[in-house]
Amino acid sequence: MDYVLIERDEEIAVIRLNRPEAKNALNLQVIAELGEAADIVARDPQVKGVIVTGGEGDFAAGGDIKEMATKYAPDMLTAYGADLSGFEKLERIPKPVIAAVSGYALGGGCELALVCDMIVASDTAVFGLPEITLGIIPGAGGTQRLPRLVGPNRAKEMIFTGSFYKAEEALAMGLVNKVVPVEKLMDEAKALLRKCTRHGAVALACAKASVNEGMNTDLYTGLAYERKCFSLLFSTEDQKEGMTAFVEKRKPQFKGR
Ligand code: DAK
Repeated sequence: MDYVLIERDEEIAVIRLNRPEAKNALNLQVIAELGEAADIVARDPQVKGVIVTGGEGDFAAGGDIKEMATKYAPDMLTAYGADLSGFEKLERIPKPVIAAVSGYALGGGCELALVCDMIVASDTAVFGLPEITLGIIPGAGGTQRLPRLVGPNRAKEMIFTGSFYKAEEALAMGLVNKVVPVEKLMDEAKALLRKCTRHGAVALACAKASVNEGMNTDLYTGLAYERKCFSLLFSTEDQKEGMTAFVEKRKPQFKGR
């Protein structure tokens, strides 16, 4: 892959955007490579959690405007429509995924952060959906995932005005989980991820699927899905180990099965 690197730190895989000359703008190739990276880390049993980042520079300044400028509706409905699956593949990784964001997370960059389960931002991070200033609207989930996360009124303010928001403002509106000094970004993201990955992998996968399914359906369909996941977990060794460890007053040793 040219623009996306996969690094490993023990059980954590770091998917790193690497197109700094264009502020990590997401052209079709980058989006496809993100999908490839998602497939790789999803299938690797050694990987328990994932971080998506642009490092300490910029996260991503959006879809590649230079690539899109001359396109017409049929192009967007075909090539671009197909490649949105790169984002969806990331969202469906059955493991906790954290976006570690510094610098600009604009347009498609902000939408990329939104497909992750949590967002840790550095104090240099700037979020925004400036598509309206280009005569378009967010097209990679911004009008759908953002209102589900922060509520429709805050989402509409962001989308209608095209304004930029500093990390602390993003924290106040519930877009990000925490703000940390830029030099601590990766350490803090990894620390939060490890608080998750120390638990059983099957329970984590079920928890993620249950929350995500529930966000996309009505309450009672979501509750039924949750009940199935909850019951299914009683067929795992991890459930027996977790409850036995509690009774025996010791720490559980989860095996992810
Ligand atoms: N696309 C292409 N190149 C970009 C870019 C972008 N989004 N953002 C920055 N660059 C390039 C600049 O053109 C410049 O390249 P050179 O001129 O040096 O060749 C280089 O990165 C450095 O940028 P600047 O010189 O502009 O740096 P500044 O610090 O002055 O400003 C900035 C940084 C981030 C504020 C500014 O570059 C900016 O406003 N960028 C555009 C932000 C934006 O409008 N983003 C939304 C784009 S629309 C979809 C997939 C994706 C999308 C939709 C659908 N499907 C798969 C269906 C996404 C759409 C969008 O995000």
